[in-house]
This record gives sequence, C-alpha cells and structure tokens, in this order.
Amino acid sequence: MSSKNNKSEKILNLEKYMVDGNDQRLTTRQGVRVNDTNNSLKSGTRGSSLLEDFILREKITSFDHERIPERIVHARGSGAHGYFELTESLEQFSKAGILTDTSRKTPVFVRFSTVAGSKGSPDLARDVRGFAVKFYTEEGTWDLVGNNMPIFFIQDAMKFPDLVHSVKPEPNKEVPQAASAHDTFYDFVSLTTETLHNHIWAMSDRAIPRSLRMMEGFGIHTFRLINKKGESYFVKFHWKPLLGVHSVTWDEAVKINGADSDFHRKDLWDAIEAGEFPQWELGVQIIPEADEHKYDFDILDPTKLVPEEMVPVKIIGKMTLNRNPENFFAETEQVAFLPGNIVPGIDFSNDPLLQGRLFSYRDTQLSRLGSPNFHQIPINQPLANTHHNQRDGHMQMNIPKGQTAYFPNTLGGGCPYLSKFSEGGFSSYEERIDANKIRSRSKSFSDHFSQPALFYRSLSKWEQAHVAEAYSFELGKCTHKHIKERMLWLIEQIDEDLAKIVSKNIGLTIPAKIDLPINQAIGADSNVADFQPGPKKIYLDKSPALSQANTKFESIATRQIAVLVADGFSSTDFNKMKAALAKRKAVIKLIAPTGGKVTDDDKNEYDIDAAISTTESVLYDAVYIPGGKNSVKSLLNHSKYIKFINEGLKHCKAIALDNEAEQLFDHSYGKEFKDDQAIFINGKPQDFINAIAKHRNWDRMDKVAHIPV
Ligand code: HDE
Repeated sequence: MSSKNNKSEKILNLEKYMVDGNDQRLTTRQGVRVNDTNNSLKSGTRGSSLLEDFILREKITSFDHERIPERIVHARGSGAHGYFELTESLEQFSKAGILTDTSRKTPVFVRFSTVAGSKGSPDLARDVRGFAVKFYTEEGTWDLVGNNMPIFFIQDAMKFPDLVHSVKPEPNKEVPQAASAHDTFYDFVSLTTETLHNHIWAMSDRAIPRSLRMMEGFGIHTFRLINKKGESYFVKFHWKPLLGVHSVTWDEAVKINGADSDFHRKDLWDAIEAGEFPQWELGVQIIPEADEHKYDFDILDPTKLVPEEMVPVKIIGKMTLNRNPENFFAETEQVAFLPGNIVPGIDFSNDPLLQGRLFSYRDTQLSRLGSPNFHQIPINQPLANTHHNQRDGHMQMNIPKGQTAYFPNTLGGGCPYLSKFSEGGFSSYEERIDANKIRSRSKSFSDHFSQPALFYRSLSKWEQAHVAEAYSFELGKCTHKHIKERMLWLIEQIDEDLAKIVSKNIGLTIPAKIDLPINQAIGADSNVADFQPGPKKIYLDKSPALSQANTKFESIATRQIAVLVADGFSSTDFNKMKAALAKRKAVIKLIAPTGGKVTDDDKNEYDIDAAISTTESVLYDAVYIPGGKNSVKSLLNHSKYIKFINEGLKHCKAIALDNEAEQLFDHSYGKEFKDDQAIFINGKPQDFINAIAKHRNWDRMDKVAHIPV
C-alpha cells in the first residue's frame, strides 16, 4: 500500500468519528428521539421539576462535565492539520522512514500555544510560543514538542515546577495573568542565571510574533539519529517559516490584546480557510558523535544553541498546514503530545531537561484526559497498526479479542510477536555509560552569559532597542528594589550598554556586585563557587541567523491592508490599488464610518469589513486611503481615522494615499513623514507592495517618539 493511500486513510479514519446533526432528528445520548428540549418535566406548568426527567438530567450532567483540566502550561493553544514531505533523505544518519522516504506524505497535527496564560488568556502576551508537531508516521507516532525559541530557561527538569510557579500568577493574589512582568518571576530569574539566555529571547521580538505562521520552531534538545548500522549522530531540529519571522511591537501587542484577544488564533484559521496554507521547512543540524566535546558549550545543555554559522542547518523537508480542526475540543484540546513518542531511527540524548520531560508528559496526559487509553481518542490514534497486551482502563474503545493478554504465550500462538532491529523493532541506542550515581550538574553547563551576549550582539539596532524597552517595562513592573538591582547587574554581564539604558529607564543604578549567591539552589552541599557562571566567552562575534533583520521579506500574501473609505471614494484609485494588492494575495479590508455598505464615486456598492468604531489600526499590516472629495471629507470628521493613521505611523507601517487623501495626512503626524521610505503619496502600488513585504520601516522608529498614541 503506498504512503499516499495511508494518508487518505488517516483522514478517512478521522472522518469516521465525525458526527453532525444535519438532516437528523435530535436524540438523547441513547438514541431516543426528543420532542421538547426547552422545558423540563414538571408537576404542573408552575410546579417543581421531576426527578424522573432523564432528558433533563442527561443534558445537565453532560454539561456539568464538559471541562477537563486545562494544561498546567501551554493551556492556550491553536491547532491545525497538515502534512510533511521529505525532500532529502537522511539515510546516512537515520533509519526512520519519515527521514528517509521522500515519496511519503506524512499527516501531521500541529498545536501552537503560549506558555504562561490560562486557556482564555490573550494571544499577544509576551511569552514563549509552543510549537508541537505530531507526525503520524507509518512506523508509529513521532512527536516533536518544541518552542519558537531554540533554548530553554533551565537545564534540569527538577527546576521546572519552580520556573513555572514563578511566572504563573502570584499565588496569594492570582495576578498577573499571562505576564512575566512581576516580582516572583524576576526573583527566580535573577537567582537562576541559567535562565538568562531564554530570558533575553523572551525580551526580544520573538516573544510577540505577528502571526503563528511567522515563527520559527525548534526541537531545542539535542536528539540522536540512529542509522541502519546502529550508528548514532547528534541532531537539532529547526522549523523555518516560508513567510519569514516577523513580530509586532510591544505597544501593538498590548493594544491587540484589547482589540482582538484571539488575534493569532483567527489569523491561523483565516489563512487556512482562504487556502493560504502556512509552510515551514524542516532543517537539521547534525553533529557526529566524535564532535560531542568540540564546542565551547555542552551540546547536552538545553540553554545553549548551536550557532548555524558553526553547524549549518540542512533543509530536508517541508510541512504544510492545510486543514482546520472540525472541533476545537476533540482535536486541539484533546491532542496529547509526548516527547517520549519517537520512532526507530530517532533516539534521546542525555539532556537532563529532555530526560525529565519523558516522564512528565505521559503523567500530565493521564491527569488531563483521565485514562491510559488516551491514545484511542481519534486525534491521538497512531496511523501505524497497534497490537499489544495492555488492557482495560477507563473508556476502552476497542474490543480486544482472544484469550491471552500476556507475553510470552503459546495460547495466543506467541502473538503479538517481537520485531528484530532489522525488521524495524525499536531498540535504544547502546550508549556506553560508566559513572557514579550523583545528584549534581556538569560544570560544562556553567557558562550562562556568553550566549545571551551572542544573541544580543547579533540583533539589529531596532531589535536591540526593543529588547532594552522590554527589560525596562518588565523590571519597571517589579516592586522590589533588590530584585531589580540583581537583574541590572546580570544584564550588565550580558551587555554593558544594554544595562545602562535599562538602569536609566527604571531609575536605579547598576550595583557593583550582588550580595546574594547566584545559583544558590545547586545543592546544599555544593560549593557555590564551583557553579558560578564563568566569564563571558566570545567564540563567535555574531550569528546573523539569530536576527529577524535577516529573515525572508518576500511575500505580502495574507497581509491585512486597512483601506479607509467613506461614500464617494475614488473608484479609479481603489481599483488600481486593489488589483495590485489582490494579485499578490494581500487581504483588503474596507473600513468605513458605519457598518453596512459603502459606495464609491461610480455608484458601486461594497460590503464593509468593519466600522471604524469596531476596529483598530494595530490589527492591520498597512494602510491605504484612496482619494475622493466626499469620502475624504467624511473621514476628516472622525478623529479615530486620524488616530488610525498616527498609530500606523508610530508602528512604522507602510501607508499609501492617493489624491485628496493627502489632506488626512496633513491633519495627522503624517505631514512630518512625507519623505519616509514606506509612505506613498500618489505613488506606485508596486512600491507600496515592496514596503509591505519589508514588514516595517524601522528607520522611522527613532522619529516617532513624540506621536501621542
Ligand atoms: Fe513542556 N509541558 N515541559 N516544554 N511543553 C507541557 O504537557 C514540561 C519544555 C512544551 O500543545 C505539559 O500536555 C516539563 C521544553 C509544549 O499540547 C507538561 C518540562 C519545551 C507543550 C509539560 C518542560 C516544552 C508543553 C503541559 C521540563 C520545548 C504544549 C500539558 C523538564 C522543547 C504541548 C501537556 C501541547 C506542555 C512539562 C519543558 C514545550 C506539564 C516537566 C524544554 C510545546 O507535561
């Protein structure tokens, strides 16, 4: 059977579970037809309800149990179906079918998430994003449960509850929601220097993506690949978005959370519905076993990345997300990722964070989904056939046949039987280990400043400015002086100029030394001096791959263009711009003074997408205003249009105006920016398009401080 058939079979498998009520009669859960679902059974129309009302009791009981425990982290998520296609075989390194068979189209389900907030928290929190991919491979399910940043906050699973407790709402007052800007988080971070690398990424634009479709993904840990000969190579996994890596500014993020707290979720959904399928390339960094100790950092340390300039990322395939879930709960909520789900040809490394995760996720799925049979939920079912001797438990959905549920047996003919390594049987890599049992950490994990410094050095000026603003905002929200001072000292170890800016912004001086022992929690009997983060090393001046300034700036497909119009707008201007934008697949949104319809100067009527009172500039990528005497006159009567333009300017967006629309600029701060590279007055649509593709004109950033929005 070809893999293509397997793929459609998988989709069919899910379809078999789909139910809808179209053309069907309402029934109870037992299939009894219902003739009234609006009134309970009572003793007389004004009497009390009767216990025998099984229809009422079934409906309410079911409702009472609708919620399951939300994920303790990554509670807020959005999912999509798609497929993965391998373009280059890794046969030399791995025997995994998904990494060697280029003729396959492997189904995937991906769930993106924020980490800290609860299920209903806003999408644009400053946070790491989860990027979890379930590959339904022919040899079993492989879950690559990663994030949109290539490193993690801590080095050992043992500290995960401390990290999460520090960032979650403070336990006494249960605030703040989905925010790291508070005392407990900075108390922990400033005492735990290993967090500084992931922390500076969280202060960067990576933590406020423009879209889930415009984020990179990383497996973070070093994994192993195992080839047919049983040889092993270390590997790091990367997802690279075809749309490039783009972010919003913090001012936009705060406002988007108010204007549309589902911004990312809707953006992903709408793009897929529109047939604009998001795509990522899968890349690998492969390190031979012999090179394990070759670097200035330990490749088992999850707070370190391997710079692409030192080990290039080899692109081996592409993932496309092309289908939205039918039901959020059944699919996105019930999907259960386990980093322990690997297939023959892939194996774990000894990264102590990964090792802890291998336990945690199964445990969490048991508590969330309530039964060891969670793999039988349709979204979690493997594509590969399963035969085993595990039995029973809550909600067993299969009817296992036969007398035997043990191994070895003769009564069942010895079935299900074992597979040799050469037949695809999983066998763990036989790593040689000769060590003492010890509760400690490798000293090779002790360098905590070099990579945050490398990251900061590699950023462009505008990215660095955003990082400084983020530190200043977050520390400005903390109330304890000693915590803020400790952070300032630590930031100084990363970059002195950065620390100076933050110190000025928060009004505190950088202490000459900090009095509390950092890494106090290594162990009561450890010599703290042994675990102090060593002096900063510079093994690479810059890693250009870390800067968003070096991402792709090609496409404007799915970019949202706000077109500000009122009755009488110029059809000539509009149609010319619309044709150019539509050709490049940008999404045009007509924003008019009121809801309903709007008419151009040629008497053509259009449905509007939003009334100005219901929308905000921060929800769009660029602004276009066609001419038209009457239209512009109406727009001038609404101060919100002026605010809309000023915000677009402030956020360094491309703006195009034609003919009379220039008057709007003269009533806004736009009049100061007529020479700006991303402002077009009676300009060519193509130039506007090029500016949108560049995402923002960050050169404007230093000149917009005085715009009061
Ligand atoms: Fe997770 N993490 N994690 N994590 N994580 C969970 O599992 C945990 C870590 C990540 O969309 C939980 O199903 C421990 C690193 C993602 O469903 C839980 C440690 C990375 C998701 C859990 C880590 C991640 C989770 C909560 C330290 C990036 C969402 C609900 C040892 C490589 C998956 C759940 C989804 C979810 C534990 C560290 C990514 C509690 C103990 C490092 C993307 O099991």
